[in-house]
Order: sequence, then C-alpha cells, then structure tokens
Amino acid sequence: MPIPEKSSGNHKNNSKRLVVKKLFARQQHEGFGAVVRRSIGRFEFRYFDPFLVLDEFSVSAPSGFPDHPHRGFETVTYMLEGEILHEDCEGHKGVIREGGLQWMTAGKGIVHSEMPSSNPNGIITHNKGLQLWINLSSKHKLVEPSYQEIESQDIAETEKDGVRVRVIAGEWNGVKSKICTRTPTMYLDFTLSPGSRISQPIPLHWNAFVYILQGQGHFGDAKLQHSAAAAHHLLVLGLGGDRVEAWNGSDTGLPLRFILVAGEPIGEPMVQFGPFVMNTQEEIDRTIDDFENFTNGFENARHWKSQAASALGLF
Ligand code: FJE
Ligand code: FE
Repeated sequence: MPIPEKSSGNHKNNSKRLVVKKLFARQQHEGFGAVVRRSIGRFEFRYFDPFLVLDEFSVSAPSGFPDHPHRGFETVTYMLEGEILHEDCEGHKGVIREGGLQWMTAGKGIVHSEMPSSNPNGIITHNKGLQLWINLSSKHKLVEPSYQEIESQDIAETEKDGVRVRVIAGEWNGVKSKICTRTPTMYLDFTLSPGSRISQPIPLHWNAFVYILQGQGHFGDAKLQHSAAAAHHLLVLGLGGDRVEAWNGSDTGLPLRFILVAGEPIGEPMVQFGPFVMNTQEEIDRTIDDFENFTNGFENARHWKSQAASALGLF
C-alpha cells in the first residue's frame, strides 16, 4: 500500500520543518581563560553551510579573546549580558553593549581583540553573548573588512500575544533589520511567555537551526512530531517544510528564549584552519603566508598590539 503523501511530512508546502538533530553544548575553554558552549563547529558537527561556528560565550576580566586574526567569513557578536570591548589593527574600536550587535565582515583579513572591560572597583562582571561565524562565498571572501554595529535600543523589536521578537537579520511581520547580509541570513531572537506559540516561515532551501537560551519549549510540528528541549541545546531543522512551530508549554511558568537562524547554503568547498576559512588548501597556505609576512590585508598587524593585551602584558 502506498503511504498517503499527506502523512509523509515531506512535501514542501504547508508542512513543518522537524527537528532532525539535537545537540547539547557543554562548556569548553577557548581564547584566554574564556568559556564557550560550542554547538556548531565542534568535532561532531563541523559545518552547517553557511554556518561555521556558534558559541555561547561567557567571560570575566581578565579572560577574553586577545589579539587574533580572521579571514574569509563574518563574525556576528550579540551580547546577552554585560559588554565586550573590541579593537582591530585598522584602528577601529568600540564597545558592544548588552542587547547590542556587531556584524563584522572579516573578508580579506582583520586582526582584533575582543575582551570584557576590566573590573574597576573589583566588581567582577559576567559578560555573555553569542558569536556566530557565517561563511562568505568565494566572490566575497576577500572583500575589504567592514562593520555593522547596532545598539540595543536600535534593534527592531515587536511584541504580540506573549511573543517578543528582536530582529537581528532579515524581517518579521514587516519589521526589518538594518543589517545587510552578504550571505543571505535570517536571525531572530524570540521570547515566548508561558502558553504562547509561533508558526514561523523559513525560506525553503535554507539551512536552519534553533539555539535555546532560557526556559524550555517544543519545536517542530504541533500535530505531527515535535521535540522538547531546554537551554544550551541546538536543534537542527530538516528541510522539506516552509515553517517551524514552537511553543512554550512548560509548567515552570518561565519564559522561553531562543534564537532561530537560517541561511542560504553556499554550496562551495570549505577548508578551515582555525580562524581562516577558504575554499582550498592552497588558499589556506597562502593565508598563513600572508598572516606571517603581514601581506595582502595583514599589513597593519605588523606593528599592532591591542591596548587590552598590552595592559595584561600578553604577547
Ligand atoms: C578564535 C579560539 C577562539 N568564540 N566567542 C580560536 F576563542 C577564537 C575567538 C572566539 C570568540 C570571540 C568572542 Cl568575542 C566570542 C568566540 C571564539 O575569538 F577566533 C579562534 N580562532
Ligand atoms: Fe574574533
């Protein structure tokens, strides 16, 4: 007997994206005494085209991410609590404050430091956020580095029926983010009060995931199949649907906060060596040469050291 198409859950329209993989992001050490929960980019889940890394990070001075390079992709830093100071070898510097966003296109190359401010009165601050690494297509890998920075109060935000949405990239219900994405990306930060739900469209062929920050919820298809998950879990959504449903059905009475991110796959070969992401091993070898010899974009790194690293006596 042929299985009726309706129950296959595979047809494209009016069907939901289901959770095909669930990963718990445990803590690991990165940078200089920093702690991250890495979900994408770890050994078991190397690359989810176009996403290279997703880290939920937590740093207190003097730990952080002192002087290091990037080439070939973008880093998106979204602060959840506290703040991070950044400085780069081109003289660009600033603070990413709580609720604020830095969308950095590393392109042909940048050397920078990302550190919490020091604790002036001996009060230890906890600085937490998300950093997402988005790959660039071969066309854009070597563009000039650039930044898009948005303070918390300038991030588009709406609230309706117990659902708060902050639009980091893309749009929601006609509310648009100012961010220009080279690799087409949707990035939404949802907070659902107890009992509330969403049914969120996702472009058909884009790779999509949910990362839970707070509380617990259900994700998938309310009628067919869904997964329950709590904080620090990554849920990979399968293809074959045009939307995902999510709801806060918890009896804890707590809000459910998660990000929903989707991106158009680039579909090119990817070779990664730490903070360098190119298409071929040869390009990686040339990148290492450029970094060591301060050429092709790394010129200004020759005599540069961040103030943060100097103050700590690093390097
Ligand atoms: C990096 C190790 C690192 N996750 N989350 C190796 F830690 C880093 C790095 C970060 C980072 C920075 C912030 Cl602000 C937040 C992060 C890793 O800087 F780039 C390499 N290559
Ligand atoms: Fe960095």
